[in-house]
Amino acid sequence: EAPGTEQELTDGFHLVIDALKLNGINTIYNVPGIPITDLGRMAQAEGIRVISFRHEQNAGYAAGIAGYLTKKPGVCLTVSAPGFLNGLTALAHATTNCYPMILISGSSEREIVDLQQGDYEEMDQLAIAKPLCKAAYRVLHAQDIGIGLARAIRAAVSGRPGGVYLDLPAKLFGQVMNADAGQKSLVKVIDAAPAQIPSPASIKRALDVLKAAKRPLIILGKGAAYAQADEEIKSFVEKSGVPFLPMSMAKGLLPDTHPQCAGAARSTVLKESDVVLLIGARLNWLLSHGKGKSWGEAPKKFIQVDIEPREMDSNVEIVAPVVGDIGSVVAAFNQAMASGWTAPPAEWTKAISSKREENVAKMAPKLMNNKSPMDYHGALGVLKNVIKDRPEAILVNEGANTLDLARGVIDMYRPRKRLDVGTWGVMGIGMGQAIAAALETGHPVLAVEGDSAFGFSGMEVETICRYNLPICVVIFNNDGIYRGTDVNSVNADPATTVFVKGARYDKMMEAFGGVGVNATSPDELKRAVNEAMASGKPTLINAVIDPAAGSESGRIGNLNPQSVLQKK
Ligand code: OXT
Ligand code: ADP
Ligand code: MG
Repeated sequence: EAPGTEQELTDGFHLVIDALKLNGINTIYNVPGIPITDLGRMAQAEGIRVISFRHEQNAGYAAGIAGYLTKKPGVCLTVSAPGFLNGLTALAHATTNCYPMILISGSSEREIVDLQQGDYEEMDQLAIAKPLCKAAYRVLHAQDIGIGLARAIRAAVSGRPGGVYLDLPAKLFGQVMNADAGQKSLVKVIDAAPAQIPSPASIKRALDVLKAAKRPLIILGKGAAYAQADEEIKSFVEKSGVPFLPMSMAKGLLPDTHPQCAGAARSTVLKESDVVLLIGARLNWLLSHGKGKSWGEAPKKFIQVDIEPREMDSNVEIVAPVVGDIGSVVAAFNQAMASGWTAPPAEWTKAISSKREENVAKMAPKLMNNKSPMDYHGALGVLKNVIKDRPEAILVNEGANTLDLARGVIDMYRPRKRLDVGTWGVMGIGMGQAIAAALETGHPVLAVEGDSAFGFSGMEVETICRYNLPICVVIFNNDGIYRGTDVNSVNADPATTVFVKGARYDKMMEAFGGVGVNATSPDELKRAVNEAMASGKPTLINAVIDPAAGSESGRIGNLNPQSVLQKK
């Protein structure tokens, strides 16, 4: 060929990167290795932020929560078989929690895998991923990369969001094609999560039921937070005058200190309400399936707003299902209510306020104790004020007692600021979620972690230090799971729920150049956290908690099966 006429070429590596960039995906959470090391390097060279973790599960939890925070799919990139499996837990978690995420894993030679001839990291990844996510695709030809990624993006964010698996065999990356043709093969996804407008009849039916209520309640779930319809939701709740109960990650959609917030009167509102409007919350175990003791004796009517039609009637009858995206639904509610709305009976709202004030007053003195070693309330009283002073900060929270008590004590003031274990109650989301929250939002992060919970992702403190992220990890160190006091009376092994006593997690942080502090009293804790939040330096505070202070499984001890043979 004459000079200047040789074809410009592209390859699989570059097409994947170009397809991601074309669709506005600018961060990848990954662990490098065969066959995706170069993909990560090249993506970084092309301006994508590639964040390397120490374990794929944490990279996956980061990607999932990035999806929740941004409404764009968070991308996790792993190697084949073991790396893929490590990421898969997070993909399943994202699907369960309705977070948009794409797990991209490199895979081995199809011809060898399918004949089970023992390839390097051989595994039929596509088949394994399928039942655990919303959709799973494989791309075999470079010219299909654009379409493959477009399908993955659409599947992740449209309708009920969830996790998508994208299988990219090693051979694909090296495939070469004409650069022009390659560019043309890419797809920019238009309107990836189209509005889903509710039917006018469903809006009217729902408002008629709500209007007729004597003791109405609105339950806001993390779907409502995800929708980013914050202003519409706030005006709807305020216009309605109906008390609202935020699910854990919906806290802050309206401030927990809002006069209509019924968070501190949870049992009362569940039991006593006659009409319940669910917005982006499922009637799963966290709401006792909408029936039984916690919902009281009186008959109840449920209205449900959800993008997923099959969610309706999943546990109890829904008398007014409203299928649509929350932004569109709540806007329609607001429009219909503009012509007039009567607030619920004052008898009901006053009863809730007084229950709430009673509970808040009961808790207040516990939050002010300065005991050493600390109990949960003494330590949480300090952290409550840290968030009150910095409402823009993001709170990540996991553990059992550490989770359940922090949820109740720490008020949230802004939407999507509380990130926790979600629908499955997973330990291990902590460091991954903290890292993604810091990177995606630019806000400081306070991660409040049980000592057991932290252990599931603790090695990522190196990642936090490496990227110099404004994350303050506070470990509630009570020497174990639930408590640090169990004893094994049979042999020299420690009891199954206890860890090394008096462990100093703060030293782990120092090992990587971060700030480590050992705090033995609320005063010391306060000083250390305020300093960390002000400096933005990676910090880990080992908060010494009385090993006897916690209770079995925190607030959900009732879920433990009991042996009739062995009394505790
Ligand atoms: O109305 P009433 O009177 O009832 O009062 C309620 C509210 O009105 C009131 N309240 C307030 N009062 C005053 N002021 C304020 N501001 C206020 N706000 C509320 O307080 C009460 C309680 O309110 P709440 O919390 O809203 O209501 P309740 O009844 O608790 O709600 C029920 C639920 C179910 C909605 C709620 O409890 C909930 O969301 N729970 C989530 C629980 C969860 O997911 N737990 C995590 C799993 S536990 C277990 O599985 C663990 N493991 C096993 C394991 C896991 N999970 N994962 C993996 C991968 N492997 C293994 C392990 C290993 S936990 C765990 C480690 C634990 O050890 P750690 O060291 O980490 O932690 P520590 O326990 O600290 O040692
Ligand atoms: P929580 O744990 O806070 O109660 P869940 O995860 O159980 O919340 O429920 C979230 C619900 O929100 C899911 O049923 C999901 O389909 C729904 N959802 C998510 N995004 C939207 C949206 N944009 N519009 C409507 N519903 C949504
Ligand atoms: Mg503990």
